[in-house]
Amino acid sequence: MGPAIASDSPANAGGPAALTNVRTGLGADAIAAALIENLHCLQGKLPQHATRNDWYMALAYTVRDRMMERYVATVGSIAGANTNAKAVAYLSAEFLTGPHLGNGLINLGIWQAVEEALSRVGQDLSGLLEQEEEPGLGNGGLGRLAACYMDSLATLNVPAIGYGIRYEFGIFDQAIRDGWQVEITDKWLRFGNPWEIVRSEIAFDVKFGGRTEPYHDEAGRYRVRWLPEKVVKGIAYDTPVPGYRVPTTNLLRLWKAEATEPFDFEAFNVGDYYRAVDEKVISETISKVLYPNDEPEAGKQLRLAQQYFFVSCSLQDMIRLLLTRGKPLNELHLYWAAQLNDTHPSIAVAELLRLLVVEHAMEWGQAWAITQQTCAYTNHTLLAEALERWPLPLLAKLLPRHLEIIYEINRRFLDGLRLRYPNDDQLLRRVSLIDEAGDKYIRMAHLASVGSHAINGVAVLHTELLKRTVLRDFHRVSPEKFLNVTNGVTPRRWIALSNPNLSALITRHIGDRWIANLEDELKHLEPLASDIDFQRDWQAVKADNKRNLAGFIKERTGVIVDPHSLFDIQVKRLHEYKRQHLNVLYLVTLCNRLRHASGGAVTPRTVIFAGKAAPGYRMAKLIIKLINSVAVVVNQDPVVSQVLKVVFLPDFNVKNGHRVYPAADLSEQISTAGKEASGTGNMKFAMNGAITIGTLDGANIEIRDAVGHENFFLFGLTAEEVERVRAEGYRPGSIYQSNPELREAIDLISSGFFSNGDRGLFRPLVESLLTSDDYMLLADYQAYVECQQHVSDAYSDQNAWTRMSILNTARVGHFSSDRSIREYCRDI
Ligand code: F58
Repeated sequence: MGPAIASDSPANAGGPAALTNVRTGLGADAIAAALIENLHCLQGKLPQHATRNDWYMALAYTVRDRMMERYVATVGSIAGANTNAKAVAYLSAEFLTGPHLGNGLINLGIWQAVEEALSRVGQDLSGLLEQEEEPGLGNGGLGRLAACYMDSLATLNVPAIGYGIRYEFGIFDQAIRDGWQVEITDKWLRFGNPWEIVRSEIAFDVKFGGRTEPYHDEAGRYRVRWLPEKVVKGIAYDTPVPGYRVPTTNLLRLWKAEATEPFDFEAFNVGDYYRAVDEKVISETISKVLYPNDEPEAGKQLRLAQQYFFVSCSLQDMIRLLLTRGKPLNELHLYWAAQLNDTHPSIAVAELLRLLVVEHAMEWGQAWAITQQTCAYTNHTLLAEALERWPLPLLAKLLPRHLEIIYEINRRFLDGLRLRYPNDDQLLRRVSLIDEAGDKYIRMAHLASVGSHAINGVAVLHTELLKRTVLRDFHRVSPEKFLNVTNGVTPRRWIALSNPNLSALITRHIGDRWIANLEDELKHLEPLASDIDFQRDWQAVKADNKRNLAGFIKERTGVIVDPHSLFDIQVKRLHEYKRQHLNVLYLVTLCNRLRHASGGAVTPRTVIFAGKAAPGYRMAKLIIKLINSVAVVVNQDPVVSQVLKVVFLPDFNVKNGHRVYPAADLSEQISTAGKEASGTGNMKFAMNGAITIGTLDGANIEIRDAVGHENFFLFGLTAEEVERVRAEGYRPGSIYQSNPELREAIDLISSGFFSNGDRGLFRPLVESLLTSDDYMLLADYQAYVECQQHVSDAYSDQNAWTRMSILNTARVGHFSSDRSIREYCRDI
C-alpha cells in the first residue's frame, strides 16, 4: 500500500505522448515497458532470470529517467546564459539522504502507476523499496538536515546544488553482539548506485602541502605562488533531487577523489610495480570513508584534507558555472549563496579568497567583500568540545597558502576592531582567528563568522545561547549578522512516505495540499481532534504502525512486544548529553517498584532505544551495553515483563526511521537543557502524532509552544537553572544520598544485577554520575520519574491521549523544512 495521496497526478503529466514514451511516460503502460526494457538493456536479464536487485535496478533507472527532463532544465537555469536566478550552494560534509526510490515516486507523483506496472510484471513494490541500500553519508541530525533542506529547496523551486563528498564507505552499520555495539563497514556501493551520474569531464585539481614562494609578476606586482607537494583530482557524481510535483529537479554533486596520474610509469619501468600505484591509493583515500564521530576529530590530517578537497572542488565548480553563464566574477555573490553547514566547510572562506585573488587576480578588498556576501554560516553546536579548531602546524603543513591568507584576514579584521575598541586587547585575543593560549590553533567558527554576512543558530534558544556564549564577542562586534532559523524536516519523507496510513487519513479529511504546505493546511485537523470517529481512525492507524514495528523488532532482535502497550521511544545518536541513561534509570526504578509490588496499576510500556555510538566513545558504548543488559533482565523476568519490555533496535538509520517514528506514542527528548542545539527527531515524532516528554531544550521549547503546553510532558531544569546550579556547586552525591528510589536504582546497577554479578562492568558510568554528573541526570531524575507517571496516567485515558496526539500533528506544520528554507531565502 502506497502513500495514499488523493491526487497522484504529477506536475507535468504531459499529453498522450508523455504517457506512452518508454523513457518519460508516467502511466503504468509506459512504466511497465520501461521496466522490461531497462532490465534487458541495463541489467542484461530476462524477467525469468532477474534477481530482486535486477528488478530494483531496472525500476530505479526507470524512475531516474523520469527525472531527467526537469533536471536538465534546472541545471540549465544554474549554468545557462540569459538566466538571472540566484542559486544556492549548500556546502556540507554530510548528506544523509536515505533511500531515493520511494521519495522519487512520491515527488514525481507516480507511486500508483509504478505499483500497477510492477504488478503486471509480477513484482511488488515493497520488496523493491526494501532492496535499496541507503547512502549513509552522514552521522546524524546535521547530515539529515542537509537532505531535508535539499528536498525543500527543490520543492520551493529554488535552484540549488548540494556539494559534498562521495564517501565510498558511509557511516558504519551497527550490530549488537552480547549487548555491545560492533561496527561493520558500510559497503553501500557494492551493487552499484543507479541514482548517480558520473561527470568525468567535471573534474578539478586540488593542491595539498608543499610550500609557498614570493615572486614579482610581469607587471612588477608582488605575488605568491604555491608549490604543492601533491595534486588530487575531484570528479563530480550527480544525483538528481526532484521537488515535490514542481518543475525543479536540483542536484547533489558529490566529489570523488582520484589520482591525477593513476600510474607512475617511472616506478613501473624500474620494476617497482607496487609503488607504481601507490599514488592512486593515497589520493583516493580522501573520499574513502566518513568520519563516524559526533565530535570533530582533533587534529586528523585526513579530515582536514577531506574538508578542503570538497570545498575547493565546489568553489571551482561554482566559479566555472558563473563564467559559463556569462557573468563576471565580481558578480559571484549575486548568483551564488554559499551556505556553510557548520564549520566543516569553513575553509571555503580562505579558499574563495585565494581563488579570487591568486587564481583570478582580483584585488583583495573586492575579493573579501564578495566572499563575505557569498558565504553564510549555520552553527549546530554549543558544546565546547565540538567546536572545530585545527592545530596551526597541521594547517601550515597541508595548506600553507591558506594559512598565510588566514593570517592576512585576521590582521585586517583585528586592525579594524582595534580602531573601534582601542584598549581592549582581551577582546582582540578572544575573537582572533588564532588561539594562542597554549599550542596554537585556527578557530574555524571564527573564520566562518568573519567570512560570512549571516550567522544563524538552529532553534530560538540555541541562537540566544550562541549570542551569549560561544559567539558572544562576535555578536558584540557584528550583531547585525545574527539570526535564528529553527530547523525543520520534510513532510514528504517523514509523513507521506513513511506513514502512508496517516497520510491517507489526513488526506481523506483535509485534502492533500498539506504535503507541500504543512503550515497552512495541517491545522485544519484541529477541529477533528475531539471527533470520536476521527479519533478511532487515528487510533487504528497508530495501532497498525505499532504492529508493523513490533514485527520488525521481532525480526531484528527476537523480542516479542505487545502493540497495545505504550510505545515509548528514544532514537538518536548515543551521547551523554542526550541522556539515554536517564531513561534507563527510570526503567530500573520501574523494575524495582514492580519487584517490590509497590505502586498501583501500571501502564504497560515498550521502551525502544536505537542509535549509534561513535566507535571511540567508551561511555556511549557502555550505555548501549547497559540498555541491552537491562533489557535482557527485564524481558526475562516473569513479573516485570508482563508490563515492561525494553528493546535496543540495532542499526538506526533513515530506513529504520521510516518504521520507528510513525509507531511512537511517546517521544523522548530529554537532553540536558542548553545542550541540544535543536533536535529534528523531536519534529518527526510530533508530526506523526507522538507526544513528547522533554526538557526545555533546543526546538522542544518551540514545539511545546506550538502544540500547547497541555499536550507536552515537560520536566527538568531550564538552561539557566543548569548554569546556576553548576555555578553554585553541584553535588550529585548528595542527591543520590537523599533520594531512596534513585539510590536503589543506582545500587542495583552497581550490584551486578544486570551484569551477571559483575560489579565492575558499569562502574565507570556509575562513578561518573556520582562524582561529576556533567549532564545533571541526578538533578532531573525525580522530575523525570514523576513526569513519566503523568504519562502513564494520561495514556490510560485513550480518548484524551488521542486528542493530544491529533493536536500534536495538527499544530507542528511550522516544523516543515519548507518553512525553514523560506526563512533562509528571505533573511539570508
Ligand atoms: C546536530 N549536530 C545537533 N552534528 O546536535 C542537533 O541538535 C541539530 O538538530 C542538528 O545538528 C541539525 O541542526 C550534528 O548532528 C554532527 O553530526 C557533526 C558531524 C561531524 C563531526 C561533528 C558533529
